[in-house]
Amino acid sequence: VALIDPESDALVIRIVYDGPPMVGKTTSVQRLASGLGGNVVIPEEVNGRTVFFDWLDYTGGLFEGRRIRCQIVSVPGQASLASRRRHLLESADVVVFVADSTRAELDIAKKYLDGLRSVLERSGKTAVGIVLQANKRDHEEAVPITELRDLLGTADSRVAIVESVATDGLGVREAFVLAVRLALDRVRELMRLNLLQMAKPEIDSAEDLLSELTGKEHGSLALATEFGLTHTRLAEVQSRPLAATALESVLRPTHHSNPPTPSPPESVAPALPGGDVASGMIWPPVDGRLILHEAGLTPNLLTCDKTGNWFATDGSKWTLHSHAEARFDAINAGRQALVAWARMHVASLNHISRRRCIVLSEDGSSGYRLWQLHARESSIIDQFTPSLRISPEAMTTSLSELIERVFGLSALCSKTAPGIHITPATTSVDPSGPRFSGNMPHPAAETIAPIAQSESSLLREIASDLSFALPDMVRSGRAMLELLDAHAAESRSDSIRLTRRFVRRYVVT
Ligand SMILES: Nc1nc2c(ncn2[C@@H]2O[C@H](COP(=O)(O)OP(=O)(O)OP(=O)(O)O)[C@@H](O)[C@H]2O)c(=O)[nH]1
Ligand SMILES: [Mg+2]
Repeated sequence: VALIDPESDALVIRIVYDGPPMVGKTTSVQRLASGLGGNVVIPEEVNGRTVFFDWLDYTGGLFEGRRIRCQIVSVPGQASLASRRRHLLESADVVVFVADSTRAELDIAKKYLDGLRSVLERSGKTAVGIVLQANKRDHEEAVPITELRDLLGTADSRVAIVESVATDGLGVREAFVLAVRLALDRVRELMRLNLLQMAKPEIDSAEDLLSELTGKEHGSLALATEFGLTHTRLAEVQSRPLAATALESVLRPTHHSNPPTPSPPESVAPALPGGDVASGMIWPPVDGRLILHEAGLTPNLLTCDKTGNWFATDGSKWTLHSHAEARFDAINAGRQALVAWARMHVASLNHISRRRCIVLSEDGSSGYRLWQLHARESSIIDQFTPSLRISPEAMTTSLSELIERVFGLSALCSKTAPGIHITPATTSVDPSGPRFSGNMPHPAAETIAPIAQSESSLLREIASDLSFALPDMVRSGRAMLELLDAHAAESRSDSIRLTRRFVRRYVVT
């Protein structure tokens, strides 16, 4: 839907509340309305069940100097109303998927969520973010939040999870604020692609939407009549002007409390990128914010190495890193570096791990810092290790597979993103082939003529990453070499040649 209404010069975005029946969609929208100041319009309800949608119109905050108008719409959850649901989802700029997080309800939540994702995938190429509002956390059967992601099959992090108790209004606003940020990320991406339209919204009120939906159902209110309803006149939609409420806080980044210090920035741990980073400061546009949200960074883990690079890991799942030179006094310089870096990422998109983002954020010392955040992937070393306990044959096969992948990836990356340093530890496997899962080089490094990794330096990297396995390999070294010689006689494959070279140089010395 996102467009600019030339009449009011407002940016119009649509936030759709989706989810299975009876999970708390209407309750959430009503809670939001009482917080934001507005009335929810509910065209038809039967026994407290939504038949068409709930509609809340809210104007507030500014985006690039324009007022933002949010059309907040919730869909009917009942399966018999599936076509209305699909139609509303196709118009979303972001979806808040409300789920009942009790164990018994997770199967149906997963089914609806899968349905939602397939609708969004089909309906356009500009990403539409999903905020999963895990509702009914007050319930004693509520599943622990750590299990929820796995049970719902959202491990690939295209979904941000926010906990809520809609009946008490807890978490509802947080989910909404995150959703608005994701919608604005999408708007910025549409602007970049020149796809943001300047047009009067076809649907400007709950009444317009109702007549469109009923029009799709052959201009009749057949379904409503079936439910024994007559179409009642809608209450006036209240659209509150710019109030000092939620959207304000979306658009005004909170300033970090650290006072500016005169000492060199390296001596003070920089502030971490937070969820309030403005749109346009994260790449990729929508998914980047979802990743940042999932990682849920906490500041106490930050360390500086000897060369001034900052890094943190949250233990097992994520790596956060900032190059020493990635600090900028002025936002424009930082933004240019962000764009250059995003280009480097895009150029090697098929060869780098998928779950990663880059962010430019205030560093707490009146400057800006460029960060990269990526999921820790299991490396090809993890696949190689079990072969050590099997046989010299298994070891040989696994080793030559590992060598083939490292060399293959290095060749691919040298074309698209020179400067990437491939080692077994930074090579992961994905169904589509090996991918680089380490830290991307600083964007400025791109301009320096890259030195391709030579055959002998790659073999040395492999020996160093596999040093833990060398004693085992040495014990089977002779057998491995015989197998490789036999293979070499019948095949001219490069990986056999390289594996032989490796075994001769590092194993049987
Ligand atoms: N315990 C508990 N109950 C909740 C919570 N949120 C909503 N409910 C209850 O769940 C029931 C359904 O809520 P609704 O908001 O009508 O659900 P809905 O998703 O709009 O349902 P449909 O319109 O039929 O799709 C109501 O009885 C709510 O009071 C919550 O956080 N905790
Ligand atoms: Mg409802």
